[in-house]
Amino acid sequence: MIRVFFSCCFGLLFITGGSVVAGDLHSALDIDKDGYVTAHEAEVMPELIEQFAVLDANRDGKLDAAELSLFNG
Ligand SMILES: [Ca+2]
Ligand SMILES: [Ca+2]
Repeated sequence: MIRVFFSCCFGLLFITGGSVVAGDLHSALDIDKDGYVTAHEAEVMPELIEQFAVLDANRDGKLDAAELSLFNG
């Protein structure tokens, strides 16, 4: 079911399947490829939204790869 959920949310980004490591998650969520995952981009993952404020260590309102790597989903 989880795989189906992700497939619905991320579409082709997860078509290769397998586990998602932090770097892949960051690139998958970073829709506009600006190097950061904003709260808007994180909306597809409720668990990430819940932790967003904590993960955003420098309080710039977006998560870089290092900050997202601390996400414990
Ligand atoms: Ca982005
Ligand atoms: Ca940040």
